[in-house]
Amino acid sequence: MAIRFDILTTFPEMFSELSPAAMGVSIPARARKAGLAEWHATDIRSYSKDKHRKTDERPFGGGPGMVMMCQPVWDAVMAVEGLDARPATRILLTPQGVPLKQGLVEELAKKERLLLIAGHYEGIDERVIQKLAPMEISIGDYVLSGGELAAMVLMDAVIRLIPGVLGDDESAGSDSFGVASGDREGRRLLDCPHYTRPREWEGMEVPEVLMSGDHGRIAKWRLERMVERTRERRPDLFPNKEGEK
Ligand code: 6GU
Repeated sequence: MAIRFDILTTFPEMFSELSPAAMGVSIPARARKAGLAEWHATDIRSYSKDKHRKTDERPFGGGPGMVMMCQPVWDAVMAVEGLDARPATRILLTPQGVPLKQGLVEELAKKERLLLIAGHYEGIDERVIQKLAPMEISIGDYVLSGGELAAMVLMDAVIRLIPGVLGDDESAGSDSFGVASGDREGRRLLDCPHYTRPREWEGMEVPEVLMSGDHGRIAKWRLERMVERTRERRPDLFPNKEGEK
């Protein structure tokens, strides 16, 4: 059965599968059309009991910005969870969350149903977070205006790991942060450089080994470039930094 995403947001139009936006193109759109993934965006605003359909209020204690209120968020989660019999893994997208890494993406790709809550404003009232007890996930150390783009990042990363989504020529195993196929230590490495035709461009040649047809040599060269790039650009990815010096 297709993995189901429910997104709770005050900007559901951002998730339209009809618009040529992030979720309407490329691999996510193809996965949806193939029946391998589905998503439904729900407007938190439609669960507001306020006469003006307000979802946010000024923070107690003062300060800038607005805080999303408990009631609309809680009611939206309860209603959306009831739309499908499968239990949903609740996820709140927030810069306060655990960093999204490929290992976590792999865990999430095993789930049948993910419920993504995209906060806005300064945040969400802490009490509804406490009561919902979602996983809290961040996509990096910078601040976005809302959790919607982060939710799409997470969805894209998860969808491409679902069996059958990628063709053989797009295998996820050869991506950056995938466990390198030729690496006996199972390290998560950056990808190697890639080349295609023409063989010479602007005076620059394709590395000779790639033209050799020697698959063993090519695999070895690629793994070496992956290790080299990772050491140069992301030494933090090596669990044992001493061993890599
Ligand atoms: Cl998940 N949300 C927001 N608003 N900002 C972020 C983020 C999430 N991850 C990094 N920055």
